[in-house]
Amino acid sequence: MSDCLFCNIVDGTIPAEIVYEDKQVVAFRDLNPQAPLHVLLIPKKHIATLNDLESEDNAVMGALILAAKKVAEAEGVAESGYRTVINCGEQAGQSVYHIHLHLLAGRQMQWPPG
Ligand code: DGP
Repeated sequence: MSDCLFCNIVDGTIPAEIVYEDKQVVAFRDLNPQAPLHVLLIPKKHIATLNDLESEDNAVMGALILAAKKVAEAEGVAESGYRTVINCGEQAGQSVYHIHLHLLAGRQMQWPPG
């Protein structure tokens, strides 16, 4: 989708610091990091929110989680721990309507989240 910020990162028209890419997934550093490590992982396919997932998206969402594991290992936080978050909709604080998984690490996380 040409008017989607994250689709534009996928196709390279908007620059981002990409840390991982495979056939289905791109991962890049968040512009406004909330932890020493803050990476966003997105499917290359445009899917607006978790509510828009279809059964055919099973594989790409699996790939997204596996990619998070690989990024955590590559960034050296797999053992110390990391948090993954997918915000869905307004009350969850979703601001970009292309599914993205936040991978946050490098500090002690709190629970419950704010
Ligand atoms: P969310 O609030 O869950 O929709 O998260 C959107 C995230 O996207 C937020 O942490 C900031 C990040 N972000 C917004 N615009 C850009 C951008 O142009 N580049 C990058 N790298 N990150 C962005």
